[in-house]
Amino acid sequence: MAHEWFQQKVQQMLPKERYDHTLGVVQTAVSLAKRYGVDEDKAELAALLHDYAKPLPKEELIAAIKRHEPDENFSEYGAVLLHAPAGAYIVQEEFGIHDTEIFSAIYWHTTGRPQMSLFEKIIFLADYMEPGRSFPGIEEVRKLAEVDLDEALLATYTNTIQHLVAGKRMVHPMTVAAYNEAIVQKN
Ligand code: DGI
Ligand code: FE
Ligand code: FE
Ligand code: FE
Repeated sequence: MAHEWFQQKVQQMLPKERYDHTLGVVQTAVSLAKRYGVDEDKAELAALLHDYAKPLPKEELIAAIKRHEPDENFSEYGAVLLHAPAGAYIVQEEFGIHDTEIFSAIYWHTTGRPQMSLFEKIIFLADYMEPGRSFPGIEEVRKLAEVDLDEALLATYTNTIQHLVAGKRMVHPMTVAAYNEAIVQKN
């Protein structure tokens, strides 16, 4: 691991299970970065920090977003979404990491969004398919990610939306927009 100082910070912040998940995301993100010609060092750092805000209480996550966006509206769609945008800001504030690709990859890592950069796609997919995860359909996503990231993304959005709808949960509009974009591009 190139970023040992950050690794320690993350390990101090996260419970063991979440830290293990994070190491899985690092491994998967670096491997995808290699395959698709993306800056591996930067992919490692974004993956390492992607869930940094996850253990913080909801109020703190909302406060972090509101320091930068007066009209925080992620919480309307479920508290689990907040750690992603809040984490993007907290990593900026706490560590002074202002890289826009890292920021955006962390910000959108839960919902996804249309027009993601290659870097964002890699972090989003690494979070979904790291070796510790077991969702229905995940093997298909892992196979697709080796040959076509956009196909893997479409499968991920499809699985996630199906899972949310089956549980009568709201779907964030950016996830729907990303799914629609993926369908249009396929046809
Ligand atoms: O933080 P992680 O557990 O590693 O993963 P994550 O940040 O991708 O969060 C996954 C959770 O987020 C999972 O319970 C599904 C949920 N989720 C993903 N997209 C949406 C969503 N929840 C809502 N309410 N709406 C979404 O669009
Ligand atoms: Fe997350
Ligand atoms: Fe995810
Ligand atoms: Fe994660």
